[in-house]
Amino acid sequence: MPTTIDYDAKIPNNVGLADDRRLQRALEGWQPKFLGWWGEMGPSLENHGVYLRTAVSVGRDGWAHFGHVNVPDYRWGIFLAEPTPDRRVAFGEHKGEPVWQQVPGEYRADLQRLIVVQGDTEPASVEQQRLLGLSAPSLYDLRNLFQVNVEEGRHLWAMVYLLHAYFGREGREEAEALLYRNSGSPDAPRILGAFNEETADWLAFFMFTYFTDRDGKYQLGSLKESAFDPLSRTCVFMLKEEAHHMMVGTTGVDRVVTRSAQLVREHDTLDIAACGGIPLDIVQKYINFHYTVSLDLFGSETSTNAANYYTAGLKGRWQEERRGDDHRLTEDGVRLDKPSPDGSWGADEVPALLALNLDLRDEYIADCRTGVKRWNRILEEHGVDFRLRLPHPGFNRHVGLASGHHVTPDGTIVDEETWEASRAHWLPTAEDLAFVRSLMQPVYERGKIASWVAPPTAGINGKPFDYEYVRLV
Ligand code: BYC
Repeated sequence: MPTTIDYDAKIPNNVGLADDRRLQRALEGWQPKFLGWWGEMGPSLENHGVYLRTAVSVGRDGWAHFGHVNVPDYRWGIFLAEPTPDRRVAFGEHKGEPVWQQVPGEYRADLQRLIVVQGDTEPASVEQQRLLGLSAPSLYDLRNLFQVNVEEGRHLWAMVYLLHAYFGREGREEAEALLYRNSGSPDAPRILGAFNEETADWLAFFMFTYFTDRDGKYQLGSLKESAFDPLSRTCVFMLKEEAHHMMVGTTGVDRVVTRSAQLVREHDTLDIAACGGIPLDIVQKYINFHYTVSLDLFGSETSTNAANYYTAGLKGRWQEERRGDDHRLTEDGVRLDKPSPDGSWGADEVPALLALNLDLRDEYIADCRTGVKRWNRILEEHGVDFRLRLPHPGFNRHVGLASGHHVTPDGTIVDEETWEASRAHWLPTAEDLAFVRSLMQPVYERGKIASWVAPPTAGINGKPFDYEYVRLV
């Protein structure tokens, strides 16, 4: 299997596509449809080149090659991480057996489903972010938007490759459907809830790349454990790119909080809307929203789907090999907190196998806390008393045990009327959204930045903030 990428090929790849003419032709047939979709649904700002990172090989030095690229000419390719010699299944009933290079018949439907769900999120996020190029706070941010978008496009290619290469006609049909469904479409929406929400402003973009891309990190991390080796190797490479997306989110929220804190200090009031800043209570409402729709992406706390995926070896746990148990989980139990009809929280013991979505979600929540901690440190350093926090995992949920209950951000179960009466304090209102949107005026002069966000502390690939990250038309 080659590890360098053939950029002269129509579809750059390190999967030896030239040796499989049928597959190559099928993917070359899908390529113009992808480009058509990108033209219609991709970023809407014309330019003469964006300073982008492109993978030229999957090895340590090659995957982050920087240069100005005319975005429609970006070379979306198919890259798998290098194989691990003698890799064995790490969990489930096939534990210890060699990993699979082909899809076992009995797991075909489940694997296809997982790949389709993963693949569906990638173009969805590009669609959600389509208009953000019209209102970026700086050229640096605009460049990051393009980078995130081209890589989500590449992640779509990654899943389409698997569908074409391993799932026959049905796989090809699913690959078509990935371009047919659209975020927010009333007739053919994206599969998972969060991917039908709008990302209408840059604070939402930073929250999305912090909270929703982080779900991507954890889902890809558990699919990386898969016994189906091509899926595992695909996810390993995707995770490298994903790290940049989360950096955009983490530092993006850092920069909003920093700017808001500066304005609070400068004007000695939390009411900084009139000074062109985003009030911290609106930042909190955005956290409440984006965090909770992202929690929904983990599915129900108890799930037979997740148990079956694990037992079959299709989807593992986060850092499966570092866990100190038997990696089969047939005997283990875990505690599950759940809302009771009397309005109190109770606890059950449930089989660990059934609670794997909860296990992954707990890892995710612990990771999300690190962001809130750093944002609060920024507030503290600026001498501002306001503190941000993650709401209770039962708050504002539409999937899982707490859906159908009215849970406040501090975890109290209340009746619908009480909850609705406070909704505007907890989640962004139409006025909040309109206000944030009113701040979203593009700033496309080199070295300049919008008033509601602080500049980044470092540029991209060692370049300064005032670098011409995007050459505008
Ligand atoms: N919305 O047993 P359950 C990323 C469905 S993000 C709508 O509770 P399961 C990225 C579920 O499909 C990572 N439907 O859950 C980020 C099932 O339907 P079926 C994406 C939902 O199956 C930013 C039924 O409810 N990757 O990469 O254990 C930018 C019962 O489900 C939702 C993956 O998610 C929802 N929120 O777990 C770009 C990995 N939640 O099958 C990219 C692949 C559940 O009965 N997916 N349902 O019709 C999976 O592992 C699982 O499908 C899920 C759900 C974790 C999503």
